[in-house]
Amino acid sequence: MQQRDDQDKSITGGRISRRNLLAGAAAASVVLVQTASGKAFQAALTASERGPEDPTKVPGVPPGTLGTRSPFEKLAKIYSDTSSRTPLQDLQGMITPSDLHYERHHGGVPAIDPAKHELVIHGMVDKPMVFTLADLKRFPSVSRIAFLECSGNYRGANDGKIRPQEICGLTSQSEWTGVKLSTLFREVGVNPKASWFLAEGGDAAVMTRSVPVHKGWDDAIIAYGQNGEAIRPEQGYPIRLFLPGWEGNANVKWLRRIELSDAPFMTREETSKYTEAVGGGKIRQFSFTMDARSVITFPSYPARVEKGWIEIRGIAWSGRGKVARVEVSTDAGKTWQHAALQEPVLDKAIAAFRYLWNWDGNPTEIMSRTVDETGYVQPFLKQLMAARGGNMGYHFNPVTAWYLQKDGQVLFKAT
Ligand SMILES: Nc1nc2c(c(=O)[nH]1)N[C@H]1C(S)=C(S)[C@@H](COP(=O)(O)O)O[C@H]1N2
Ligand SMILES: [Mo]
Repeated sequence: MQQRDDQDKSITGGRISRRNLLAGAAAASVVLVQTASGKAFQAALTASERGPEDPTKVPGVPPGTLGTRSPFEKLAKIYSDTSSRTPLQDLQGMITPSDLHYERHHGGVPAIDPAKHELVIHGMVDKPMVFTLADLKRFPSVSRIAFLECSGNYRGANDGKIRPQEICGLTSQSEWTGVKLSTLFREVGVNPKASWFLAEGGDAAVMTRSVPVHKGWDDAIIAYGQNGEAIRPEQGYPIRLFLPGWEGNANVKWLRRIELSDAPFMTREETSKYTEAVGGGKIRQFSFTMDARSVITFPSYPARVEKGWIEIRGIAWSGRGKVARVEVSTDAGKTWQHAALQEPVLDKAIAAFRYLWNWDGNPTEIMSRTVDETGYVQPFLKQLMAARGGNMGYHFNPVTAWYLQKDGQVLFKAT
């Protein structure tokens, strides 16, 4: 089975273990961390991380300049040279902690001095302009919670030993703050005949994408904030283009130039890449919208569960609008029930879902599918493969199932 993950190479479990192992820990307690290969390794804690036997008998640690994550929480992305993946199975709620946001870089993360960074807007405009970060922050600002997803976000595994992080960990969600692109369009006086704009990044890849101008008038944001602080370098510091619901690649990071035009620019990333076979020998280009998707994050591999009550938990999202409902099947897709959605359910945002289920202990498959407000139903893998003429590739959003063995071991299963 051909699988594409934005051309990234194999991600090995060994690297994450090296990164997380704390050196020099004597007589340490251990925390099990699951690697990509499914093997658990033991990450040692130092004595001070482990804390005293009785925390009521000694004063605790005083406040400091930054908070910390509990050393018992071994949250980690898995990564290759070009991307890293969010540990979806270890998260709660709808916001991805910023340091766990997935990453995808075509030329690494550039070091940019925000005081020197400028955004140029030119081309089919009345008045070409250069904006500093300070200029951008003077305009009215907006914040919105929305997901970001790489269009190369699918993996499967024939042996079933794969976690949500590997299946679709190239999706994350933040609260993004910035200035609406429409505000800047009015400032420079975009020519009514302009139909596309080029977005260019200031990284070593000088990533460029053409975006229809209507997205700029609609809901595009020049974002400088992420989850309450400045955007992280990995996410495009000091500014990125944020296009709610549209494929990650077009959300150009380290944004330095926007050029208005009456035609797409046909850059490398929209011609040789980021196009997909749609069957019948046809290739689809400029497929911006991310289709509806969901994944059950609990129970999921490598969990082992007991029979009885299980709260099935997961996340659902759609680039077309709001998630209308999530359906869960606990009998391999024969019957479907509605899951409860955590409010608020936002436009083009990840929604958490829950479904309480009493497992009788017999082997079965559980799965979820999203139906969004446009009526779009998340497809099965077989349907997608048939529609795409047997090709996997970009915009691959199949229903994924978890197989519960008799012994409670949970394994990934393709649909
Ligand atoms: N300048 C620039 N922008 C970029 C990229 C890049 O390599 N350079 N990668 C793109 C891709 S393929 C994706 S999926 C998203 C990833 O954004 P993130 O790293 O903040 O998750 O950024 C997009 N914008
Ligand atoms: Mo991507």
